[in-house]
Amino acid sequence: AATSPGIVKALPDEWFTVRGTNAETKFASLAGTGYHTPADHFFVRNHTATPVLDAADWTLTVHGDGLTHATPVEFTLEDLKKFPAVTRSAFVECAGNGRSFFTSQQGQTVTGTAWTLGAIGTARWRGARLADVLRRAGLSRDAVDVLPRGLDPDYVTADGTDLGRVRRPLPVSKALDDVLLAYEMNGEPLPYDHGFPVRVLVPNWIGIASVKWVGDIEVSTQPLYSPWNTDFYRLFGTAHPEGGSAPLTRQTVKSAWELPWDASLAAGAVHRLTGRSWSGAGAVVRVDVSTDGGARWRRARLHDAPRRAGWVRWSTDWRPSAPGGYTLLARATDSAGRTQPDTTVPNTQGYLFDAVVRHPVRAV
Ligand code: MTE
Ligand code: MO
Repeated sequence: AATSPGIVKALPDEWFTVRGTNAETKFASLAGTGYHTPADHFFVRNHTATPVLDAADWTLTVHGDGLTHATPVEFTLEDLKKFPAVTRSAFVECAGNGRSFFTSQQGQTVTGTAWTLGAIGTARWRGARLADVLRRAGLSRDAVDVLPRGLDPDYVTADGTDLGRVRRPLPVSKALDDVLLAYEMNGEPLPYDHGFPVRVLVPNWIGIASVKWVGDIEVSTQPLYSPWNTDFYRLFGTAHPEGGSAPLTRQTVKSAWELPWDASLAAGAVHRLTGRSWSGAGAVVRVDVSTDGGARWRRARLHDAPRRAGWVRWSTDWRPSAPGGYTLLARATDSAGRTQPDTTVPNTQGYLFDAVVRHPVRAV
């Protein structure tokens, strides 16, 4: 099995590709695993390293001028569990998922972890509503931003700059909408790598919003900033506003085949090929597939009802008539009318790749 210095759980080679302190799920390993990604297959994205925390010592401190009083409020895990528990099915997907295709398909140079498509997982998250906790803490009407911060070590960049602990502002409007303080994943306590004992879970938004190992939340009447909404997780480059786009929020639409890259398939036999498509802007309602590099398209069979904040599994039957190389394509459309384009407008840090991915296979 592979190992990463930043990750606690086992990373079998059949399930993961390790990229530094990150581990990408191999889509082929999801075939037949069901709708939700098993926690042991779930990708890990760590800026630094997984802290192994003791739930009995853990507290969440809510503080800042966005409370109606000056005293910070502390919650233990037991306190959180006394709030009404909510279960939500939602994906967590890194903003950089698909980044390597900016280079391999579009010939562009971008910075960051060279993910293929496996920096996503879908799970059933259970926890307290952030809205309930903020209101109990004394949320002021004038609050505009909250800033959850992780208990993992400080993030030190390659050039040696200490950016402090991982933290990213979230507008109060989203915080009060559908955000959870999650303490369970797929019916079990969160695994260490996914935020034990408590993580923020922000449905549909880029993964960095879902701060793991949360230890405190600042509530502010003024807009808040951290490197994670100023220097990173915005679109920079010639196609974007000078100084960068607004901080990124919702994920985009994507599709992946549950097949290895360059998979070998028997020529002349019928294969049931499977995959998954998802979007942060609406439920996926349609998936078109091509097995000949885009010359002809047909609809894939969808195996799940369209679901917001989740993915749909799909399949298509294909019989490669002759040996040789083939290119598989899948193009999803969501309920907001967004369809995967042929190319993604580039940005220097390689976020939000949404173009149709050209997946090579071989008939033998
Ligand atoms: N929270 C903390 N405290 N530290 C981190 O490094 N990484 C973020 C987010 N939350 C991170 C974090 C990023 S970039 C992503 S994509 C998701 O967690 C990944 O969640 P996962 O590791 O559970 O898959
Ligand atoms: Mo991420």
